[in-house]
Amino acid sequence: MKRVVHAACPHDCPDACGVLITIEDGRATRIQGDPEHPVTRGFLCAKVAKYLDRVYSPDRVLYPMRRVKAKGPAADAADADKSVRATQAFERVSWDEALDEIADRFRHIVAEYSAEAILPYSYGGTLGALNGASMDRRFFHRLGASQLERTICSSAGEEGLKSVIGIKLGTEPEQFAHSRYIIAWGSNIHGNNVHLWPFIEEARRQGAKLVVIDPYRTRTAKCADWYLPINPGTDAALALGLMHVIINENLFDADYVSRYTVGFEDLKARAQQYPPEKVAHWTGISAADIRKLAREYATVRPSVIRVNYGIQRSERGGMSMRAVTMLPCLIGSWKELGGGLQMSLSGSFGLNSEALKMPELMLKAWGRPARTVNMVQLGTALNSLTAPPVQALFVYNSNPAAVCPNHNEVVRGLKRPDLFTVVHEQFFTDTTDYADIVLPATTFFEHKDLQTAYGHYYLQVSNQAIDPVGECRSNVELFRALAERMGFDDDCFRETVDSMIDRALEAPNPWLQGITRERLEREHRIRLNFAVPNRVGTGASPVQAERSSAEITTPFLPFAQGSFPTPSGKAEFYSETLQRQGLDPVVAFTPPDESRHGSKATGFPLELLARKPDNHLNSTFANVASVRKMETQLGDLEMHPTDAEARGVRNGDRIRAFNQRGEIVLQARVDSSQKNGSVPPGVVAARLDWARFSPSGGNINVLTSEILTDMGNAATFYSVCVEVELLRA
Ligand SMILES: Nc1nc2c(c(=O)[nH]1)N[C@H]1C(S)=C(S)[C@@H](COP(=O)(O)OP(=O)(O)OC[C@H]3O[C@@H](n4cnc5c(=O)[nH]c(N)nc54)[C@H](O)[C@@H]3O)O[C@H]1N2
Ligand SMILES: Nc1nc2c(c(=O)[nH]1)N[C@H]1C(S)=C(S)[C@@H](COP(=O)(O)OP(=O)(O)OC[C@H]3O[C@@H](n4cnc5c(=O)[nH]c(N)nc54)[C@H](O)[C@@H]3O)O[C@H]1N2
Ligand code: SF4
Ligand SMILES: [Mo]
Repeated sequence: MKRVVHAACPHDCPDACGVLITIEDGRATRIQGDPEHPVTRGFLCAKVAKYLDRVYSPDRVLYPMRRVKAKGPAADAADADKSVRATQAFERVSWDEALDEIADRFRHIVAEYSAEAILPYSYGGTLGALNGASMDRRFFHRLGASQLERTICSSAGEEGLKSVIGIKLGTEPEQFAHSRYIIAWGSNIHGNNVHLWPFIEEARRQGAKLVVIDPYRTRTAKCADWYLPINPGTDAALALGLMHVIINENLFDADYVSRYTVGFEDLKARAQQYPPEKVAHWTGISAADIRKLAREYATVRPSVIRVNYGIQRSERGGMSMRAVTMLPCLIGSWKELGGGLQMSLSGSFGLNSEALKMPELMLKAWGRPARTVNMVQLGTALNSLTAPPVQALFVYNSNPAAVCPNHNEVVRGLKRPDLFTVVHEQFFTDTTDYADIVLPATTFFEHKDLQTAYGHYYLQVSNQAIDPVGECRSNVELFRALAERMGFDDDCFRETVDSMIDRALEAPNPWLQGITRERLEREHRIRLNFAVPNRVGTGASPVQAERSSAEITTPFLPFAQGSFPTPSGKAEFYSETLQRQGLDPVVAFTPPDESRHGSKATGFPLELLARKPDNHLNSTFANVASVRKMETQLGDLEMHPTDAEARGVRNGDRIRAFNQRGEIVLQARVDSSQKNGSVPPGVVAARLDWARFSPSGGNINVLTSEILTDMGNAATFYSVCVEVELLRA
């Protein structure tokens, strides 16, 4: 019998695609995009289009496993054998045995050290509301384990954005079709956010111009009308330079600024310190281009900025995002259909996450919140934390031995014989190489969940399409079982999946009004109910009535009439909150300390972009052969010809990239035609891959650091200095 199930892609991607899975005799036989999803419109990215290869891969973890050999990757295995060899360090055990062993070890650790010696480690394996953060959090809160500060990705940008507009929302993707001037700013749209592209193309067919600001010539940059390579970490300078021109040439929206913003005079004074000539020095973008960009952005309307996380993975990423977020507030483009700015839209969903996570259980355990460990600093935590030391690590939804910065320190910690490590996974990853117990995890085909998005405003239920393969369990079911094994008898550990979805939707967020699980199951996707007034405006403006679009009958213009949910109720060019935190209340540019111009400029003169792979998702998919084939630049270090020549390096040479934290052997990729090269002088780039697949062991994160950003305690993957040396054969 053949049937089609509606699901939603839960990977850490802004698009949250609607997915249709065809099932024949209990087996998934086809995956396709749901053509009825108004944003993702029937196509999938290349990696998820091959998802059957992942779900039915012979390399899946199918049963609980217990380590029987020393920790560490299988030595000397050829690439193709590495996943197979990884399994040979383990023996199969039953779920009962595995859960008993974990509960037993946890009880001993609690008795000897305290529950804070246990550290959960999870991130973006699935963004499903339940399997991302519900039963797992209840379990660790009830246990009293250390809390994980989950800031490896976006928190600097979020804090920067919110410091100006108060909330994570912005221009919906459908409205990009109505824009006339689109800036992709630190935003790899083709690689990481491909469902925005058709809307941009629609706009370009109507004459819109696409500008890309990125130090790396992405495919999006190659398709742009105007590409501006920028030095890494200098975006705040550029934004201030643009504001200098916009303010001094009177191109800002004085009415919008006076009604809906605070601190304009402070900003105006500050911007005077950033004339285009000075900004050119920092950014590498000419003064003439800065003036032209400022004038076009302010006058070719509607203009919109798609700013993504690229600019905030830098030491001062919070301030960079803050500066960029000021631009639409200055020119008043929030008023226009197709205007404004998009970073993350996730602040709109406002699910009742407290009901899912139940942090009050932690207070019961401790009478206070448990201590917090930053996930970016896992290496330091495993090696140096005391009172108590980390004695157990429970990893799920993450692959820290690949994705975490300062990889060598992470591995040194993971190798500790006295560290008890449990990894709940779909595959034998770099992290399972150090696990004492590996537990089999379901994919989204095999469990039900509620799905939000950070690149559109549609909520979805993702239905279970097939039975779990092997003995896989979802995160929800794993932590339910473990709670029982630990003797936690609170009712919350028996709550059903459907009941949790219902409760997540019972939130004090007016935009969820009328949206129920039953409706989501029937209708598959529902746009947030923006007709209901919230503290942020519904944005019904006259502009919108004149130019209503076929796709969005009621476009969402959250800040057309101000209503910014900030302390002042206005967009904050001056922030008292930041001032109280000891940060610059306006905005300023300081080069990252670890950069060519920075205060910690050392003997490592090249700035490294430790990039995401365009065809994988961080470390996910790297082991799926059909997907890996598409990612042709793994193991490469992209260099500008000038930097290569200075080191006697030619295209294809083996090189060693190194700094004070580590080294890695890569192959130089030098495009001698400067026009098409991927990086400007002084910048090199490489892609994230599994450490296991690297000939020198360790991946590009051997070079990245644990330094945290200025706001949001986030990772600084793009503030890294290295040197490169030719390896003679
Ligand atoms: N195919 C694919 N899709 C993905 C992912 C993936 O790994 N692969 N990862 C997912 C995840 S977890 C996330 S967070 C999103 C992230 O998606 P994006 O926000 O697009 O993140 P990045 O690729 O880190 O950075 C975007 C661009 O910023 C550029 N950049 C780096 N430094 C600077 C700078 O200082 N200034 C400027 N202006 N640009 C800079 C980079 O070269 C890059 O091209 O994508 C998600 N989607
Ligand atoms: N050098 C460098 N490093 C980076 C980045 C970069 O750009 N450059 N990007 C950073 C960013 S933005 C992010 S968000 C992080 C991402 O870091 P992670 O969140 O660790 O992301 P992934 O590499 O996708 O690994 C997720 C793992 O979860 C597993 N998984 C998927 N679904 C489930 C599930 O339902 N249950 C369980 N138990 N497991 C599941 C997958 O098999 C996969 O191995 O990486 C960061 N690291
Ligand atoms: S990874 Fe992103 S683009 Fe690909 S299917 Fe999932 S949501 Fe869509
Ligand atoms: Mo991310």
